[in-house]
Amino acid sequence: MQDLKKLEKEAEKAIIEAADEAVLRDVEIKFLGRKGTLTSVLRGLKDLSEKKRRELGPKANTLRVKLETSIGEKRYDLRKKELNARLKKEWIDISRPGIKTAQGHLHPLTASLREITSIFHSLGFDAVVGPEIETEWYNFDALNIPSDHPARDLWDTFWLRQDKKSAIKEKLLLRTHTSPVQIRFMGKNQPPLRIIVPGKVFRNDASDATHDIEFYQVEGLMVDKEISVANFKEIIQVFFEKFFSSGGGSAFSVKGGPASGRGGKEKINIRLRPSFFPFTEPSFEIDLKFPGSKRWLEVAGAGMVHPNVFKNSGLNPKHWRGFAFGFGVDRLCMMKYKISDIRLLHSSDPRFLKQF
Ligand code: FA5
Repeated sequence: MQDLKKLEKEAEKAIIEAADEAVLRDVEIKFLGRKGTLTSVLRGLKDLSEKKRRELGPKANTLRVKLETSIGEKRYDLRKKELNARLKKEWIDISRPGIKTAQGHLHPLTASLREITSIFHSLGFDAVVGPEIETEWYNFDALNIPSDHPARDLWDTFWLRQDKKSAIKEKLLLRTHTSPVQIRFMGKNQPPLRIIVPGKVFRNDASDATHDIEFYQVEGLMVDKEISVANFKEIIQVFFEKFFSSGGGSAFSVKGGPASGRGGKEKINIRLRPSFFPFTEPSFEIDLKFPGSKRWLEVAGAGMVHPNVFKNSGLNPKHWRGFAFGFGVDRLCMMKYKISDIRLLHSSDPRFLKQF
């Protein structure tokens, strides 16, 4: 009996002093394991006399339950302590600002081209492409600009040097506008049709803040039986409204457009100015002016498709009518992102690019 008391004291002390779960496990094995001290006592009961067994048996069993309970409670305490220590050590202040990861982003010109394409797509226009190296026929003649036409001077051209032995006999050039794709497309597709042509164009021009020698245009062409200038005006009105009211930090609406009068937005003015292009009649230029700006910026040429252009594409001008336009994408992008010099767009200067 005295041994049992001693064993109890010893075990309780060891349980209390166990500093971690591994030590506690050793204590458990020492007293309650298969060869543990208390287990041996319990096993030895059968060798005792009936009287002693009755006296010692319940006590030893009660002690086993007591020790099992103490070990269980101690284990729970140790786990709780360990968890609290971990929580303290691994605590994260989720309200702290995160570390910004360096992430690439679209060039403002790419973003503008994609947005223009998507807006026109929503208006039923499919995007098509054409070659950057063009023939004189598609870039000029088919567009009603024969070689003796003074309007050729409007487009200072990069002509390509050609090998005399080459099978290509036509004069080649870097296209000066996206309009040749009108002819290419109408030559192969029957109206009604609605297309846009995003692409790069080249001009042998002096560059300044609004002119570059390489820039992007988006051509537009809509041909059907009953098309008028009114259709064109509606389409570009919707286009400008959508383009300038989204992203880019701009908060503009278009004067006279569907959202005009909306609170808090500055209004952009659109002006259609009579102009001349050999491939449209009548022709206009589209200028935009921003609130606070004194200057109008020309962003597109446009007009009703000239009968000769239909003829040169194999379509009967008596049956079809259409409008066409050519936006200067770099200029639209400059207005949207408030960029003062077109040359920055092609500068690859990270200080400029990081701002978008
Ligand atoms: C043309 O290129 C005609 N093909 C547009 C057209 C298409 C008219 C269909 C009628 C029907 P223009 O040369 O004006 O037109 O150029 C169109 C637009 O391109 C200009 O309004 C301007 O926004 C832009 N642009 C012209 N030259 C430059 C340049 N050097 N740098 C940047 N943008 C330019």
